[in-house]
Amino acid sequence: MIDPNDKDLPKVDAEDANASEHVKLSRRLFLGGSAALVGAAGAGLGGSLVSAPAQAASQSAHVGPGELDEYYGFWSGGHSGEVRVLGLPSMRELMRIPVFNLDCATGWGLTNESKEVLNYDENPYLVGDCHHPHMSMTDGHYDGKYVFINDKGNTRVARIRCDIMKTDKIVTVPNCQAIHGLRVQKVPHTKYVFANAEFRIPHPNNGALESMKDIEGYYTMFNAIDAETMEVAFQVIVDGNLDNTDADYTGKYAFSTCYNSENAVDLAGTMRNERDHVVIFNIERIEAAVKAGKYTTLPGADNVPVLDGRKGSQLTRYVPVPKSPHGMNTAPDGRHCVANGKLSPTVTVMDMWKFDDLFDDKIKPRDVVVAEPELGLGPLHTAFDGRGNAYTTVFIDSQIVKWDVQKAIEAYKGEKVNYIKQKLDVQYQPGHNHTTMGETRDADGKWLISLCKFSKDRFLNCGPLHAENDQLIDISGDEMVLVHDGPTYAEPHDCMIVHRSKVKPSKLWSRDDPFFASTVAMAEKDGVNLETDNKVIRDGNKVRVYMTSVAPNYGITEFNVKLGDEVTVVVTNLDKIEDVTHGFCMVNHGAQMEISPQATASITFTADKPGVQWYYCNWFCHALHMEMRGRMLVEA
Ligand code: RUQ
Ligand code: CUA
Repeated sequence: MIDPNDKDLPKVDAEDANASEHVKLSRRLFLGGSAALVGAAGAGLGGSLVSAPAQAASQSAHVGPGELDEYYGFWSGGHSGEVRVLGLPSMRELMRIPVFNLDCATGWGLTNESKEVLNYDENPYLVGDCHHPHMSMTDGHYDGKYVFINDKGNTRVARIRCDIMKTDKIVTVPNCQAIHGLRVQKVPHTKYVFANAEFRIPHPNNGALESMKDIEGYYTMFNAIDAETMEVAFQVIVDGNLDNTDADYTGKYAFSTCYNSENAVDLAGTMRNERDHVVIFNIERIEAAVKAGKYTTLPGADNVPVLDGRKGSQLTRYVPVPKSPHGMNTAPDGRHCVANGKLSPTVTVMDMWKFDDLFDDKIKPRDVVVAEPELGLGPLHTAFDGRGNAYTTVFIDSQIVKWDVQKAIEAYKGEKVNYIKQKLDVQYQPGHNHTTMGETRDADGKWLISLCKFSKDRFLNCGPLHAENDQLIDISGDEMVLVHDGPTYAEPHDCMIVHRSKVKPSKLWSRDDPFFASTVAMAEKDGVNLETDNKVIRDGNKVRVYMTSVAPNYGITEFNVKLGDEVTVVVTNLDKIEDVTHGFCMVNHGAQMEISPQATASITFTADKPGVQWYYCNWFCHALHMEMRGRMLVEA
């Protein structure tokens, strides 16, 4: 435990905005990393606006039985590698969408269709570390088409189709290690998904001793992925390590927070400079350079244009901002964006309308900064309500700070105004926060989620590993009011919240869905009509079993194979009734999957056990669900 009276603990005067003192303090706290220390020091900076005891909420978060939520929330599943769909404001978990992980309920990572999406033969890792889910947009509005998510752990970006709520494409970004920040181009539509590679590495990273020792020679890259083809459209080399990213409302610019301007490889080294950067990328210029062939390629990915965006390049500008900035958030006003200081108690507000002048060298990089309000210790991410207010998480103080963007701009000009409207305690240590529709032009200022990294004592104890705590805050009135605690599993990092009118998922599969097109093509080759035939095809030691399912029956209840055969079971669910999903589980073979109404799914395994092997339906479908089964007879 840390004693708040410890004379070694730096004292900070709340009236004195001496940045360097704060920087020292926040650095110390980060390196100390103790929640107790954090609580003790946070008190010193609380200011006069710390939240009063709970106010009455001005809207109800209650969603009664049988009622539907107003919003879909798409939650990163963190290092579980999945994405979850929550209903808001109830915070009920509606669905889990496996992405980079193995999911035995649906057979994700087991079925042939999912393995094709996972590109399993080349990248057989059924693990992932999801951070940033973001929905595609048209003209700055969510268009309900895709949700994109990064895998920091294995340098991948995945796409989820919102009509079927399944992952349909995954790309492994070449020449890079660890995709972290991810956002979409907002205008005119999501042509690109912007993805920051975080860690600097040698190029080529081929094990040559010289290149590994030459730390100064390492670099990382900003990536643009074509949202339709999910191929990397271009990569831009940068100085420093890229953290988070966002885009503007003209389609012309993307920008990333960037720490380690020192280009160091150890913690002490990355802390040396008082300022790091926001790197602004001029997408127009980059596209023109690609078109004009002014790029190189790197070995192993000769179809991906690589451009040099390091300091001095005409493709980028580096705006110095205080110490290791983290979150990067564009405001719905279409004009301002905010870089969150992390190791500085400030956030930096930039005027995106000045970026043209910056790239034309009419102004200096710092001239785009229009405010740098001091908010508290450890600002990480900022959300907006569409009424001119911003909400910033301050990790060390464990608070959400509500502040007025316009007043912060006036204060930066020297006017004596108070830009802080309220500080609300959250439990505990918030990272991301997110408002309803807040990253689009349609920010509606109704709800705010604070994604807290710790839950400590907020829930029944389930052992040393604790849930995180996603807190629902009513922001529709003048005061923020905390209304709900929502435990979540495996640091969810980030979420996005979209009005239900923007998402229109299907209730049944369409028989011509591309998701199982390869399986349909295989059946055609075998002369099998999936909707009518129940057939066993033998092809050497490969056996393909095509069967239909109609509750409570499989079209085939007995088939013969030889010991050692490679068996592919293809099930087509002919049920047309909403919610009548069947399963297929081959006992003792590690094979199970889900087949929703009108879908085809297939799974391949080796018949490596002689004798009678039962299979059964493992998704409840009918009063006779238990009886929905059959036998595979394996001849020794
Ligand atoms: S990061 S706690 Cu991976 Cu989004 Cu900020
Ligand atoms: Cu079919 Cu249970």
